[in-house]
Amino acid sequence: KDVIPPLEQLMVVKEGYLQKAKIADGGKKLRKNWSTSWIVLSSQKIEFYKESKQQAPSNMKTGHKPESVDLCGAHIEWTKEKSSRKNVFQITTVSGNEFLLQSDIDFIILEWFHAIKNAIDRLPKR
Ligand code: I3P
Repeated sequence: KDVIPPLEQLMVVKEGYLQKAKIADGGKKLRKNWSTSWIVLSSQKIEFYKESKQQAPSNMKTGHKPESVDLCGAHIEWTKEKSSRKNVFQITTVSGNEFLLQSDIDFIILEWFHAIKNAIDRLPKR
């Protein structure tokens, strides 16, 4: 149900830099390692790039592919327990991947939280 038209699937909803730490992969805990990531949100997924998309050609040359996160059935929540940093929220995917996203700038992290939550809420829960 609620099939999203193919063109809309490709459209970028929001993009920009955030601090990112992947803390679990397939339910297995990972050592936390914060880094700056270029985040591209579309209707069904988030892509994490090491550099901005403008540098995509050089990324391709060096074989750097973005990490793609399926938002279908994902959860998003603010967390104060998982980091000593302020303004941290967590995304948990159906496949058991866990990401922390953070910005020191309040309005930036708020905009991201609401954009991602809105995308998740529009998708079928599975
Ligand atoms: C971690 C690093 C992280 C920190 C984390 C440390 O150390 O300092 O920045 O998370 O805290 O373990 P290391 O680089 O040696 O792995 P926060 O910045 O989010 O607090 P944690 O163990 O309490 O998660």
